[in-house]
Amino acid sequence: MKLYGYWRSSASYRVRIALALKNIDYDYVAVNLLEGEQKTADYLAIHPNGLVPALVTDNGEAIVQSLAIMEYLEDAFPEPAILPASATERAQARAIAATIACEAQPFMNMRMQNFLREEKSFDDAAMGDWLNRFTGSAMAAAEALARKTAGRYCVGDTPSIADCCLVPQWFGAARFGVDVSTFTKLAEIYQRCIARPAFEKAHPMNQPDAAA
Ligand SMILES: N[C@@H](CCC(=O)N[C@@H](CS)C(=O)NCC(=O)O)C(=O)O
Repeated sequence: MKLYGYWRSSASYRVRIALALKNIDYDYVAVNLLEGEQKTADYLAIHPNGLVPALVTDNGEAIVQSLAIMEYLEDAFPEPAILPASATERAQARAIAATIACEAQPFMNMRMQNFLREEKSFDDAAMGDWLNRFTGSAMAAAEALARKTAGRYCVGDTPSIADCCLVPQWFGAARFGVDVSTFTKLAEIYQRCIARPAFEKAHPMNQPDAAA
């Protein structure tokens, strides 16, 4: 199986964590977003929206969207699980994952930031306001959800897709200056996650295409 990704992409990082938690071997294909490799015809044939990550199975089927990829991995390789056992907890884990992946991260996306800076004259201050308003409020919602559901991790005591989303989001928030100081539950879970080898293996700096 091949994972098309970019070292600093938070959506790619989510999938790398899921693969590492499940001990799945894969080939990593770096797509250099700064060089526009996500917009080549070859890559668009895999991911029509020109985003990373994309997973190509050993049968040659392309799967896109990090949440769908993680759900695929759970279905195809059930153990160890990255969704809790009960229906309620599964929904809670998916809800936190979706809050981060659908409502926090998109505002940080490169094409969004480029558009705002280049075509809407956003300066650093405007971009900071934008990110703190929209990414920050979605992260606040994730914090509120996790306060209800967390044990050692976002939902219960086992890492799930919610944690696969949280850790890259925390990394991205630090990179873009989103104020996370009040998200104490997420901070506690983040620290617990990054102490685990699977999360370390998936870290951007440990990828072959990481900038020196
Ligand atoms: N909803 C998508 C988001 C993917 C996404 O935003 N990818 C970013 C990197 S984190 C990307 O490829 N950006 C390239 C661009 O903006 O052109 C997913 O979860 O897979």
